[in-house]
Order: sequence, then structure tokens, then C-alpha cells
Amino acid sequence: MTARTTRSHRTLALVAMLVAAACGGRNGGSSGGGAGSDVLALMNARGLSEQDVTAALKTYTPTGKHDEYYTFASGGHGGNVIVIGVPSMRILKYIGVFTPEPWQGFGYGDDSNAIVAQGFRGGKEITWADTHHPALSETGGEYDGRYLFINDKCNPRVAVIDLHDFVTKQIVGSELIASEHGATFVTPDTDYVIETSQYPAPLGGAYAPIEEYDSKYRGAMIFWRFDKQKGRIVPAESFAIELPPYMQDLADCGKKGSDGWVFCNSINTERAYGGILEGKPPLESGATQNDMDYLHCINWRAAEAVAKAGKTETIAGMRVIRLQTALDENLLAFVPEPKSPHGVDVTPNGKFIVVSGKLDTHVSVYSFEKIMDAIKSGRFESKDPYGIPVIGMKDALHTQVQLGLGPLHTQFDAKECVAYTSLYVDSMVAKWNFCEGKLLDKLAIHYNIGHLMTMEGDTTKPKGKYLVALNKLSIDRFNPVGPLHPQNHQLIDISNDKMQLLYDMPLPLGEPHNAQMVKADKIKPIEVYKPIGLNPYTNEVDPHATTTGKERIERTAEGVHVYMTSVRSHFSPDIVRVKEGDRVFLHVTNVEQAKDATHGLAIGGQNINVSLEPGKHVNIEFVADKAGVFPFYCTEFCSALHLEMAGYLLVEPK
Ligand code: RUQ
Ligand code: CUA
Repeated sequence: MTARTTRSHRTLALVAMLVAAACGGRNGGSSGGGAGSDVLALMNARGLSEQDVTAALKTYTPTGKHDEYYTFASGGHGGNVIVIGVPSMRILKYIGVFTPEPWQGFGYGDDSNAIVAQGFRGGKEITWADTHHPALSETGGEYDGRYLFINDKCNPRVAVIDLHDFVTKQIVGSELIASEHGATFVTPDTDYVIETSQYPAPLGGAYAPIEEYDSKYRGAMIFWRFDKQKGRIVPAESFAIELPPYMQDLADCGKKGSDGWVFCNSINTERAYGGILEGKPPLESGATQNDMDYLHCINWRAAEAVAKAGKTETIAGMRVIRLQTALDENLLAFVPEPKSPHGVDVTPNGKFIVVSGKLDTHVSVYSFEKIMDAIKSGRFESKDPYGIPVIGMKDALHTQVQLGLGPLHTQFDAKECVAYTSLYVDSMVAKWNFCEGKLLDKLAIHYNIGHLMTMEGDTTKPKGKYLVALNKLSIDRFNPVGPLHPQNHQLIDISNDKMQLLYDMPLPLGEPHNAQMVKADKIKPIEVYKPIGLNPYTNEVDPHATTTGKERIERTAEGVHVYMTSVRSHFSPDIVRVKEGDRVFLHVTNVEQAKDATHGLAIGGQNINVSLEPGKHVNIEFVADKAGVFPFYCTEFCSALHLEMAGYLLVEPK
């Protein structure tokens, strides 16, 4: 038998099996004609291999079928979040976060403007962000499906997205720090959302010459207190810990036995700051002189008590535990980590901390128990220049495993002790065993892998099954679209000993830094806003909500208040008369409750575009500063008479 006929036979058998399964055995034994040979012909015509066909069958999701998992991916410098179904890799939604999102009517005139404005810094309007790390809220170390957090690396901010309606509800930021990267990470019960500075600067936004880097520049880790009941961060109950001017990077919280601690890696413990034109080495070479940087081990529960006891100083409105206090209170110890490390990930059992050295071929697996032993017995090998005790590498290490070039991030399997690490330089995923320190399998992925995500793979109960490689810049992968390439998510089947690549998904937005994947049945979104008149930003019936028959226009000292309803297929009132210079308040309630009764309201020349999902109430405020005739209309194709769902704003000249 030739290789080709063997392949055909195996494929036929596979197809026959599938057809049999699908048709309840009607075409069971047929291995020659019918559906089987059609599929073979199709495979030949499209040049598909048996591998391709299995991959297709593992991902294809027929019309009307739902996906088993949700992915929440960062939209990179799109400043948003992308919701994707797994395994189909179909995009389900873009959630506007720091960046206005017209489809959601987010940031185009209604109450959401106030959310976007929460993200302005020092009076500057900022409407973009570099979103990196989404984090799902957890209860007992497992995803609870309620909230999603995401950070902005450029303008240090953290956003709260409520997953009951997939809407951004809050943005917080502190001028304590000038940039960040290590965010967002949650404690196992989401008591805190952690955000850590990256590029050191004087705390609170002051100026100091860069030559005073060692003495005046600092890092800080912010613990944003999260109120799960209200679904909001409480800045007044949040606090920070001052850190030395290293570039703190990613963090992960302890779990189970290590709950109460957070581990944060760092780069540039050399404290290089560049100066190419001033005769100094570029930052990148200055920052890679040492063989070791420092893994920061922080006792956040003890820090919380220190903050509660008032041993803080307020800087830029944030309560800060100064470095000396942190030392006096034993909140902080270092462990050496090789060499310009990147990812840090706590294993699901909470016993080990995995760190990848970007410039080292190993992953280092530290033992929480050993670290605690060293701290308790005061066994330190040295102190850093700021007096922070450093535990000896051998006193903390469980094992090191050589995986390949440029290891970055690690995720975990449902199978005991099994981990997956991205290898940026090799463009591979390594599967390995962190208990025994053994490499198990490697898979070449397309190119430039950064993060990778397994199903609930950073919780205490990973679900295995799929892994997504988040690859930066999809050179040569898809039809060319000019010099700015899409990014590429690759779906990988990890249910067997050998990993199998299943699917390439171009992502036409910013770098897909990181993602979280959660079992779909944990997410329970509402379908309409109830009761009618609900304001999604207060989660209460809006005081300006209107019911059918109560629509009206009232002129007050502040301006003109229009109480409007929308219903298929009209706005009422549909003629709004105001005078040039009037402040106009449009209070619009969508009084419908059918799932598909979404309207939109757009007004020409005013940059106003809001989304009116069933039951939702919005408040729009603007100044009618130009006399003229401004048609407004519904932007969602809501009915056969959708085009007729329109009205006029008439601004009479003064
Ligand atoms: S980082 S590619 Cu912004 Cu998460 Cu590692
Ligand atoms: Cu309402 Cu179109």
C-alpha cells in the first residue's frame, strides 16, 4: 500500500466514524462511497491533510452552537477587550474600556463619557490605552465569572468590567506612579487588584534629575481594594508599597498554602537609565549586565494590616507604605532570578513559583516552603542596596528546567504538575513537568509568541483541553494587508500527550498581550436591562427614566430637559425645539424588553452616538451651540421601519 492510499483509508475510516456518529449509524459501515468519498474529494481539492481535517473537526462550530469557553483578550493599544469563543475562535464582542467604542455607544455622549473621563490624568484627556493583562475575578482561587479587570501600561490605570452586561463600569488611576506593566492580578478572593509600576520615577509625579535615579526614583505596587458586592474599586481603602527603582514587571498571587503573598519579578536591577547621546550605554545593554535580578516576595496580608494600622504616608492621594516601614515590618524579601526574567506564575497547588529568564534557557521553579523557611529563620545571603534581604538562590530553588530560548510565560494543565511555557526566541511552546523538572513535549508555533493561555490555567483548578498562543505580528500568515500586520492567536489542543495546532486567528487590533479563558457556563450575562429605565452605570432605575405617555420637554434654568422614549420604530418626542446656546439634556429610555429591540441614537454634527439596549436609560448632555437643523436617527436595524425611526433637533437662531 502506498502512503497515499494508507492516508485515504485512514481518512475514510475517520470520516466514516464521524458520519456514523452524526447520523446515528445509518451510514455506519460504508468506507467507500457516499459522504466519505465526498469528503476525500473535498480534501484533495483544497489540499487538506488528515491533520487539517482533524483540526477542522475539533474547532468547527455549526451555526447556532455555542462555544465551550470564553476568551477575554486584551486589545493591546486598541485600549479595549476582545471577547472570543473557544474553540471556534469567533470574535463575539469588543468591549470599550479606555478607548471610546462607537458600536457600544461607549464614550459618545451618554453617561459612559464620565467613565472614560475617570481615566483622564492630571486634567489631560486620554482616550487611548495600552491594555496588557486582563484578570477575571476569583472566589477561592477560581474564576467566579463576575468581573474582569484590565490595565493600561502607558497611563497607569485599571478598569473594572462587569460581566453581567459586558460593560466597563469604572476606571481608577493613581499619579503615584508614572507607568506600569504588572497589572492586573487579583488576590484569590479578589480582595485586591494589583498594579505595579514599571519605569521608576519620583513618586507622585514630581520632577527629579535622572542623575538622582538611585535616590529619588522609585517603584511601587498598588493594592486596589475591590468591593465585590458593589463591583467597584474603593480608592480610599487602597494602598501601595514603595519599592526600589528596579523595573518591577509581572506578578502573581500566592494561592492555597501561599495565599497572602504576592510574587513580582523585576528587570534592570542595574538601575540603568540610558543616555545614548550623553555617552552612556543604551538602557537595554545597561539593564542586562547582571546575571540575576530580584523576585520580590511580598506579604500582602501583613502589608494590609500595616496600612490599616496607619503606618503610611499619603502621596498623590494614595496611602503608601514607605520602603523603610516595609523593611521594619518584614513585608518584603528578594530571591535572585536569572536573567532579565519575565513571567512569574504560581502553580495551581500554590506550592511553587515559576519564573522564566528571558535571556536564560531555563525556567526556575522556586519552592514557597523553602522561601518561608529562609524568611522565618532569617537565612539571607545578602542585602540589596536598599537594605532588602536577599535569600540565597539554592535556599529557594526547587528545580530548574532547560526549555529553550527566550522562555516567557507559564500556564498550567488540569493534569497534575503539567505546565506550558512560551519560548519567544524559539517560537515554540514547551510542555513540561514542574514537580519532576522534566521537559515533555515541544510544539513549533507560528512566530513571536508572548503570552499563552490554558483554560482557567492560572487558577487553582485549570481545565486543560486548549491552549492559545498569543503571537505578535503575523508575518506571512494571512493575506497581506499592508505593512501593519494583524496579530495571530493560535489554538492548540493539549488534551493528548502531544500538542496539536488547530487554528490560526488573525487579530486586527493591537498586540494581544494576554488573555483569560473561562468555562462559558460561568458567565451569566443578562439579556435585557430590567426593570425598564435601568442606568447601567448606577445599576439603578435612573431618576430621569421615562415611561410611554410621560414623554415631555421641560425648560429649566439649567437648560432644556427632554424626556424621551424609544420603541420600534419611533422616538418620542421626535421633534425637539431648542434655542441656539441652550444646554440640552436628552434623557432617553428604551421602553422595550424584547431581546432584539436595541436602538441607537445618533445626532449629526454633535459627536453623539449612544446604544439603547432593551430597557436601558441614557442621559446625554450637550450645548446646542450652532443654529440649524440636525436630524437624529436610530443606528440599529431594529425593524422594517428602522429608516423611519428618526427625528429633528431644531436649533433656532438667537
Ligand atoms: S507581557 S509577552 Cu505585557 Cu504580559 Cu509578556
Ligand atoms: Cu430603532 Cu432602528
